[in-house]
Amino acid sequence: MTTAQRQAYIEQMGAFPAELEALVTPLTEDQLEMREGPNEWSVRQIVHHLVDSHLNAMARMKLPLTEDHPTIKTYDQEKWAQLADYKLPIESSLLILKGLHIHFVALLSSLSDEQWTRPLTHPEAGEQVVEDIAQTYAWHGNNHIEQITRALAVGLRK
Ligand code: NI
Repeated sequence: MTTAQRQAYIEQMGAFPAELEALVTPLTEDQLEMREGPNEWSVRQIVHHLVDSHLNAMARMKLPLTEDHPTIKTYDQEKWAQLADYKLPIESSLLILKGLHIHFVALLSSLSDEQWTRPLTHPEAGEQVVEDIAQTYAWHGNNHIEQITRALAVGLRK
């Protein structure tokens, strides 16, 4: 992976919280319950999922930076999305993401070439390095922004 690619992922991670906030802050309570299909998450669930996912991402970056070839932990995201905090207003999750992504940018901006390529094992995806985690979560945030946009266009309520 080139330095320019790594820099692009850092910039995407830095820009993500404000892009999400601009999209979801104007939404009504009714719009927060919209989803793009009967078995898809609501906009509210997606916002809260982004917190849980990106908190796990931070652990998935820090473990290989501080341990020798760790195996990272997966979790059942569908079951997490049914827990009580996914019914909360979205403001707390937007605040967490805002702070968390400041940490992502500081952390990723500090990495040496050796650190970018430190290895880890993902139980399902297999062998990865730190830069794969950065790539995955830069994509992940943007992917869910697109999903929210689709959910608002479809407008299905459960
Ligand atoms: Ni996701």
